[in-house]
Amino acid sequence: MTKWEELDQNVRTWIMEAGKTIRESFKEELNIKTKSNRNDLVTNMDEATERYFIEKIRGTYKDHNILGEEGFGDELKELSGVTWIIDPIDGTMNFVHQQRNFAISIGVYENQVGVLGYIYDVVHDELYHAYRGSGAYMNDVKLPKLSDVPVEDSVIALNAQWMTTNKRIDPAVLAPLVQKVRGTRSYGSAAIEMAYIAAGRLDAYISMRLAPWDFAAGKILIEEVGGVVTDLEGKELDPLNKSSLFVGKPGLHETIMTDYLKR
Ligand code: 2AM
Ligand code: CA
Ligand code: CA
Ligand code: CA
Repeated sequence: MTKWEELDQNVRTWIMEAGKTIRESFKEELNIKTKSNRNDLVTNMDEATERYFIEKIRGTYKDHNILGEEGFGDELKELSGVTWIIDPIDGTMNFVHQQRNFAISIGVYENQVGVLGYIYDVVHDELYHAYRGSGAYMNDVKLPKLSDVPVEDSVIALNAQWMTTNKRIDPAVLAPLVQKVRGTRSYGSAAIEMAYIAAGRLDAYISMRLAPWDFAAGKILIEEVGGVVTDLEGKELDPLNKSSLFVGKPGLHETIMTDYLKR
């Protein structure tokens, strides 16, 4: 077994175990706190899940670095060596309000390059995973390469807040796109939205502000099926910093960029 095959087996075991613990937690009382504002939620399960992964990783891979949303990992100034980028529960608001449509998201990077990506939709028991150069899978089904789709036949994901007055984008930029596409969707979990792009269930996804743990795994998955991952200006994402995100099918990504976003 190569070092990556061994790591893959370990992380799958840990993800399945964590998923089971989260599902079992539904019958217990949640402890909910707020972070940057009253809608930015974190629960005891977000924290316990992040701590669980960190304990497993530190117990197995002493020289690996960990970047986790809830702050129990390392403080990293650069990506060197092997780094785990972890969002223990992506879609905490869905976890709290709906008990579905949230995911565990884990990206494993070597230096600046994403090697392994995992997005586990805990309630639907769907594990999306990718190994750089070997394609992407949903459970054990290989995902086909993505192909272009016309804007008018596309289904795109974006949060309705970006269509109201906000400090990140003029809604007038997005309005012509929203009018042209076949439909819009919003799932409330960036990781699930990126997994759906990789699986061809969505054609493009736009978000104005995400963190490395939101997109670390999804980027690897989408690139493995030929999708395009950039920020809203078309630039490469910085795996250590917050940014906007624009992902989509090849062709469609370029069309939306030139005809709508850069006009
Ligand atoms: P989270 O649930 O892990 O916080 C919601 O539209 C998506 O945006 C989720 O993937 C959520 O991740 C992410 N997100 C990023 N920053 C956020 C913030 N400040 N408040 C709420 N959700 C945020
Ligand atoms: Ca959060
Ligand atoms: Ca997140
Ligand atoms: Ca989270």
